[in-house]
Formats: sequence, C-alpha cells, structure tokens
Amino acid sequence: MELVHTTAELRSRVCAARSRGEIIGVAPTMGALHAGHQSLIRRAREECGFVVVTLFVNPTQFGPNEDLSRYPRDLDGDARASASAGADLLFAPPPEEVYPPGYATAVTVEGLTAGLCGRSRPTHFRGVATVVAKLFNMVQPDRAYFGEKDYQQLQVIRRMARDLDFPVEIVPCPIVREPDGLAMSSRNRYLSPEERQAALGLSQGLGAAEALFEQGERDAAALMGAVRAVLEADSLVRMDYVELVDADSLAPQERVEAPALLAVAAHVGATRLIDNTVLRPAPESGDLEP
Ligand code: PAJ
Repeated sequence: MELVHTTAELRSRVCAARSRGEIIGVAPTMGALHAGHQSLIRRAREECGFVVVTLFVNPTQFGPNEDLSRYPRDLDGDARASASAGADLLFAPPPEEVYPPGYATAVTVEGLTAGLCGRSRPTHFRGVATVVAKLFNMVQPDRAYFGEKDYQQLQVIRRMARDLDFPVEIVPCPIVREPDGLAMSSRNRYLSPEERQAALGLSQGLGAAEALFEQGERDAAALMGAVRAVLEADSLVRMDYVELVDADSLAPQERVEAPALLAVAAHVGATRLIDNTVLRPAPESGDLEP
C-alpha cells in the first residue's frame, strides 16, 4: 500500500489504475481506524480493483465546542490498519490541500439534515457534504463505501450524490459492534472504564426496543420509551435524542408501517455517541401471495 498526501499524487495513481481497467473504490475516513472502518475497506477490496482510503480529520464538520483538537490521530496505525484490510492507496492530505487559502464554497443538503444529529450539530452535515463532494472529485471513485453507523450521514451523501450527479455508487455497510454490543467508534477511546460500561446503554436500549418490536409493538412512543428507559437509568448518560423516523426520508413517524430508523445520540461523560437500528415490519401476508 502506498501513502500519498497530495491530490496530484492521488490523481496519478487513480488514473493509472483506471487506465488498467480497474474499478475504483473509496472508503472516506477521519482515521483512528477500527474494525468498523476496516469492514468498509474489505468490502471495497472484494468489489473493486483499486481501493483508496482517505484519511482527513475534516475541521468544517466539527462545531466550535466539539472535539476537533483532541480527535485521535495515528497515521502509522491507520496505514497498518488500511493495508491489512486490503487498501492500495492511503490518501492523507494536510488541511491546506483540502481547504487552500481563500476557500469559499460549501454544499448544503436541505431537509434530511434538519432533524436527528442536525438539531444539536447545525453545521455538521454541511461540513460532511462539502468534504465528501470534494473527496469524490479528488478520487473520482466508481463506488464509495459508508457505514450505517452514521445512518443520517449515509442518507445525506446518497441525496447529494444523486442531486449533484456524481457518477458514483454509494454502498451502505452494516454497523460493526464490539462483542458486548457497543457500536465501534473512534470516539470510544475517550471513554473511561465506567463510561465504557455506561455506553452500553445505547445498544442495550435499542435492543430492548427491538425485542418489543419483535413482539408486535408498532407504536413509536412505546419503542422510543424503551430506549429512553435504559438510558435514563444511568447517571453517566445524558440523552441528546431518541427518535423514530422513516428509514428513507428521515421524517418522524408515529407508527412503524414501513422500514423505520430508531436512532439514538447521547453524551457519556464528555463523549457524544450515536447508534441506531432499522426496524422492518414483515410484509402483509397478502403481499406474499404469488
Ligand atoms: P469516520 O467517523 O472516521 O467514519 C468513516 C466511515 O466509517 C463512515 O462511513 C462511518 O459510517 C464508518 N463507520 C464508523 N464506525 C463504524 C462501525 N462501527 N461500523 C460500520 N461502519 C462504521 O464518518 C466520517 O468519518 C466522516 O464524516 C467522513 C465521511 C469521512 C467525512 O469527513
């Protein structure tokens, strides 16, 4: 695997691969790579002839009081993790390569960004959409791999790619979890042992709601209440939101009648974590008739 820092080097490697007839895949990341990121890289390796991992801690998607300055950075570890998952190229640009002096352009996706994480992080998705648009133009991938862990981000990027005619297929990848259920996240390394234990409330709350759903519960308030009850039981956890929304439009729902996203965000100590699950009602038995 090769490591490059400039767009010119990146372009020359990608052009060479494309002229060999390879399909180009990309997994955009902010580094501090874990098995969740590696699942995206492995999937790209299976489906593409040339796999690019991008590593850029994007300042524009962090709010003023968020964790930009202390976000974990480990280029050597990330290079090893990318290579072992099968990447061909790691692109790690410095900030001025992405945002040169005088930079003045942004991409805004309306609607999908208003609720869920957009409510408490009002400038976040504008930063994400802008940098992902730029990364798509820099890499010019055929396929781009994103995790369902950041479900709203995935929907925002799908919408942007469609709206702006990026010739890229967005490939969603399932959430990778620790053995006890905690969704893997670069931010998990901020957690003290007590907070790490408390953080289990997110996946356990979602699990409680999933169990109710399996028993036939379709009422959003009851399903969200099951998640809240678990989170409120732990004093180290401060809930940001629990919401049940349509899995495509992200519009709030009162009942689960089509695939619905049950999403949670909470602060555990000073660390903000998110998790989600998609609840899929079985088709009406009539739908199964030939
Ligand atoms: P980052 O948080 O580093 O995540 C990079 C990618 O890995 C995202 O698509 C994310 O959904 C995926 N991912 C993270 N944890 C995962 C897990 N436990 N299971 C499956 N996939 C997981 O998301 C970003 O960076 C940035 O916003 C970015 C898209 C790179 C733009 O800056």
